Amino acid sequence: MKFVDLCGAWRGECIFSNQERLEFTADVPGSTIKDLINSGYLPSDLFWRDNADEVLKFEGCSYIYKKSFEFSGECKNALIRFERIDTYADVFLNGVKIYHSENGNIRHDIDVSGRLAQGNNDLEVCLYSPSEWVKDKPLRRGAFTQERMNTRRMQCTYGWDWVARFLCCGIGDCTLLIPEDVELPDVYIATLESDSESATVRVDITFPYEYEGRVLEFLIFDPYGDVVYRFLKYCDEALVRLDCDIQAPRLWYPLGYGDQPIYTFIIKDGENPICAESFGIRTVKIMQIKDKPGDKNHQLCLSIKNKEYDFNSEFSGFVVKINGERVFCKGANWVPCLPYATGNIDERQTEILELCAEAGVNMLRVWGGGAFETRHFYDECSRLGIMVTQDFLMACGAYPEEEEWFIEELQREALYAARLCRNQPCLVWWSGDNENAVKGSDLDADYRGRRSAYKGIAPVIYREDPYRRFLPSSPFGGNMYASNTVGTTHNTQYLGQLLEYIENGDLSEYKEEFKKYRARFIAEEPQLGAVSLPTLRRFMTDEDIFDNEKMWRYHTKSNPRLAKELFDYLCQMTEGVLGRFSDPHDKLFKLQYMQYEWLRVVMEQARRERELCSGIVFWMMNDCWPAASGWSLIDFYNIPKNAFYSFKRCAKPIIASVDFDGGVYRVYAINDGEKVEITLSVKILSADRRSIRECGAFEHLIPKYSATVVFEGEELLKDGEVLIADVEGAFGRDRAFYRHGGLEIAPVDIDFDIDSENCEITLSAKDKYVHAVTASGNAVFDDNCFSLLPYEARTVSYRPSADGLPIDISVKAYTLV
Ligand code: BMA
Repeated sequence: MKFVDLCGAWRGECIFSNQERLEFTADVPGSTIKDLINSGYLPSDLFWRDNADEVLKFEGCSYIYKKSFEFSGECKNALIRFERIDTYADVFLNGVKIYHSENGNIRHDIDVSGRLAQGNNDLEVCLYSPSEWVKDKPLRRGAFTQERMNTRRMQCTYGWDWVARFLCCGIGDCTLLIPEDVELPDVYIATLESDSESATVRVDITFPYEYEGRVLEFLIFDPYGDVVYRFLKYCDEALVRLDCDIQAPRLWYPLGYGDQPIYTFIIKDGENPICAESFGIRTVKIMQIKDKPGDKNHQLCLSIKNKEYDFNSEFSGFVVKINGERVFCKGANWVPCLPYATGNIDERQTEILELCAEAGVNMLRVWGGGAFETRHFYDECSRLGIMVTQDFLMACGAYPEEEEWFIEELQREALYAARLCRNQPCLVWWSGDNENAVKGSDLDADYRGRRSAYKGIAPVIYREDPYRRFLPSSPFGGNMYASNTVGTTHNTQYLGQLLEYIENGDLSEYKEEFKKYRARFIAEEPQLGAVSLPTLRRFMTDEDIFDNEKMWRYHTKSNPRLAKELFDYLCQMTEGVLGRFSDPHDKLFKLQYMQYEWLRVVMEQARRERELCSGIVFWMMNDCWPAASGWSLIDFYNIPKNAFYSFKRCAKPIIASVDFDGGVYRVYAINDGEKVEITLSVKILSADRRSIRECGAFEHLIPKYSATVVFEGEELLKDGEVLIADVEGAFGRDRAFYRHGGLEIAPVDIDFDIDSENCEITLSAKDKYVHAVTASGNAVFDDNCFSLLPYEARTVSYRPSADGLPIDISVKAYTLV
């Protein structure tokens, strides 16, 4: 195979509708936004305050991108490969039109056999404005914007309830490929079965070109580079199937359940390797077993059925088993890590994914309003043990699925996506879309998204990736798909009900309120909160931060259908739960801490009820632009928000949790690992927050994969007192607490000492209990936002953020009122 790299400098031209033209040097792979920034036509600090509005001026523009290259030799089977063309484009080679594209979600291979000139060749790509191209098409029903459903490109670039609008055009990596003989087979690798003794791995190899029959060598290398399978076979068929038995396989497990060994499959033609593909050995099972009437889960489901969306009379769990082991899925939704498709994002992805792994994320759902991510992304998830569920690229809308062109584009996308990720051990299931089918059910002849899923995508996935589950939509299962007692659930779907509670309910009852949103598998769990002060200062002034809310709102965004903005609801909830804002600094602290507490309550609840619920995946992991007070756990600059630390705490294999129900306090030890010995000490913090009363220490053996009540009591707390539960063992420690009613907090004095040489910070409580001490700065802390008993001290380590900005640490501490 010969490659000619066509990336790098191209000549670009931007053409306005009045024919005014701007010329610039373009950088491929990239986007028109990146090129307009580099050439000074868009502000270099595009995310500063409301600079992003400048992008709107270029929405109607089209572009011409040109590149000349030299070629000599044979060009049989040659192709020009664009990893992305965003989106409406004509491609010309030496003045002749060779291709037209209308899909920004896939790779484009353009056959140029016999079309290349010896010597100089001119390649030209004309890119047309995505909004102009569809302007005569009828607007479609959907959230946020209505033109986007007519266009196969990243849906969140049209603006969403967490990002501004960033419409543009662009070209991804571009290469000229000249195959030589037996080349480029497509390989599909799937584990048929595995146990500790052996595994059977099926490999289907499809050769795209005809070739003369010959003996090929097929090899599998284990993670140490040793050959564990070798087979020689005469091949002249287009499809070759191998069932490879591997002795004593090292199985791939999600993070927290085992290792992530990666094997390599290689085909050799003599000494010449013609293909290499990495894979993992593991089985995935999704178990949806019906609850027996009268069982605990059945009874519970009868009481938690959502009144608006759940019409099920039979209920079932949604349990993920990897290699036969039940896995409790803990994670968040992944959105594109930049607001528009552009150049190489490998490093940025790795940085965020490593943070995810550090927090104990074992599942990411790649959300349908975003993208099929790069190969690098899925490789990294496989390496880190992060299971992936991949949506097809539609979200919250009525797509033109009655039109044939649309179904054909979806089929192309399904083929592309299947070939991109089907060998990744991280990928556990596909979903047809995001939330198009919330009101659908398996009994319906027609619902929004049904045709896309079953006429477009499913037939391709059943053929290309037959060993992986395809769910028609997310959420999925039951009547309706949005229901919470069958299949997966998006609690974001019930946001209206939650906001109604924020508006009219008693916010001191928030812990009880969240009990309404229990479900069998939560594929989207909402929560919101502010980023840190150093992060805010990267995109707004201090006046914006402290004296007015305009930029907060601009950088938080909302759903125009809501009565108020998301920012208003967050403020209202925060004041209702944590107490009135006394000044802008207090407000900032509380808007950050609210997200910690919100996530804590719902995640502890899901883990306590692991028999009912098998996973919780938050909305959302990352941000694609600097959101001020949005849904993410990690901010745009890859600085963890408070909620990240809450997740990290709640995702630990062993945690404590306290629940109060029917007059009984129950202290749980929750274990996602092997059986473990723990010591639990139960304490009561006085109402003046200065003294601790011990209730006892208890030793327990906590069974594997369990949520075990280790202490129970009634009438433990007098007015204002707080229950504190510490679990300790060889695994480390965890602390949980229970306070009746709201969680009013107020600043408290604390001592702290920063040892910058060793990157450690020691935080020491004085004579008063500290409920939350937070260190903020351009840094990632080992732990953050934790509590300290009177006179208790803790040392945590930190590391500077990867961008090398001054660390700038500040510390704030709050006690419970
Ligand atoms: C879910 C998501 C997104 C949205 C989020 C918050 O429905 O799928 O579309 O951003 O809720 O409203």
